[in-house]
Amino acid sequence: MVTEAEWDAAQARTARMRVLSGFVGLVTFAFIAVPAIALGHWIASGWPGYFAAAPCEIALLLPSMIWLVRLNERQQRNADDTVRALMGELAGALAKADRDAADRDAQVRRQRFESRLANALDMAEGEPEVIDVIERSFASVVPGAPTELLLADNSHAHLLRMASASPTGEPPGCSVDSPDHCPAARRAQVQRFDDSEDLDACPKLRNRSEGRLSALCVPVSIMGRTVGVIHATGAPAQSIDDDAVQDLGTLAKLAGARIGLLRVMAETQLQASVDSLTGLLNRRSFEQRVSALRRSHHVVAMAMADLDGFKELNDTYGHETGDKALRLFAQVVRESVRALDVISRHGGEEFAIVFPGCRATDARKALEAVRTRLDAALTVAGLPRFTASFGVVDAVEDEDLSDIIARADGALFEAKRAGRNCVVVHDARGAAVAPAADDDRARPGGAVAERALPQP
Ligand code: GH3
Ligand code: MG
Ligand code: MG
Repeated sequence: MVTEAEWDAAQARTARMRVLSGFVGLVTFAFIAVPAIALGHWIASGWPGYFAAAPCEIALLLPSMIWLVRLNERQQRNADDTVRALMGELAGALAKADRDAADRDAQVRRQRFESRLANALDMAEGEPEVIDVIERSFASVVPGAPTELLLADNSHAHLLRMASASPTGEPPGCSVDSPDHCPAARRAQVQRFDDSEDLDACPKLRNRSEGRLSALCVPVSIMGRTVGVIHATGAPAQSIDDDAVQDLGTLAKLAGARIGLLRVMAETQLQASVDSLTGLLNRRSFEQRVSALRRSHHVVAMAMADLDGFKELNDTYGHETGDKALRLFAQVVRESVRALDVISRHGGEEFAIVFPGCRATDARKALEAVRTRLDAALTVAGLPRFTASFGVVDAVEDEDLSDIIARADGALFEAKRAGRNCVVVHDARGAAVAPAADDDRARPGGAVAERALPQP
């Protein structure tokens, strides 16, 4: 490498050489002039002697002239070499500067993409929105390549196509059916296949309708577990450039982290809103749901349920059997009412059920079904027999939820007083409403409950 000091030294040497050449030439000329003139006068006398001195001077000067010319030539060559080396280094430095600038540009572009992607994902409040961000990112990261996102379902056994983008409208259509059968997902590593016909190409690339192709597969991890893959294809040997590969890696990483966070948040919310023993809503989330329901439904029936003699069941068979009984009761209620009805464990062995768009007299039928099914379910489950009592009322518009619950509790208390294992409906004044004449279980000889019901 030529330094600036060496270049300065070379220039100084050339300048010195110029001065030295002139000086040496002059001194040599003067020094040689005397013997040349003497030689000329030895050859011829008078004026002709001076003419004869000229060739003598030239002959005597020639060796020193040749030496000086050679010296200058060598110096010039050295200077030229230095300039050439400098030019080479300059060209190299310029090329490196260009490369560095291109690298910096690419890095700035990647960082900008990453920050915009992070921003978009941060605004996505549910998994469908995250999937939408991923799909839109495909079009900007690999606009010319058919690309798809395959994600495992809850069982982790099946991969489903969740997003796709393609210039032709046709997704790559990878046939892999589970994360365990995808080399990229199994190895948790980006896989590039230059040609589907290569010996070590992924078998899933062969026999595609588009023929030979190249492919890129980027694994997607959620909470440390590889659950999917981003799959892009192109023409054989025309693999996706490194920048796009990095962008797809960033997309997989950030989107996986966001989906993981959303799942954790959903799980936490669910845990906070449900009772851990029965999986039913807890009292707080039940109240929120009912308030929302009452805004959209004017007619709402509210039921309170309480298991009969449950303390005795616990004392006789143990707390664990009691827990199983509570779970079974919750399951029977869930299976006996509509999906839109809201059930909660209100505490201990008490439950609250809200029937939107339903009168208390209709809710009674559903609760009678609960009683019947409970009996059958206990037999199947091999649990000790127990029953439940119910109190039902119609919610009055604008009435406080606590007041409605208090009225339903009043009906429930009456059901307990009437001998338990029955459904009591109260009207707005707190008076019992008799079962409809067509309800067979309400007739004498029907269910225990109705026999015990006070007659209007
Ligand atoms: P009644 O017919 O009058 O309702 O009588 P009861 O025995 O059901 O009522 P009581 O209020 O005297 O007893 C309720 C019992 O429910 C007491 C308690 O041990 C039991 N219990 C409350 N929560 C749980 C629970 O989470 N698991 C179990 N196994 N038992 C519970
Ligand atoms: Mg109780
Ligand atoms: Mg009880």
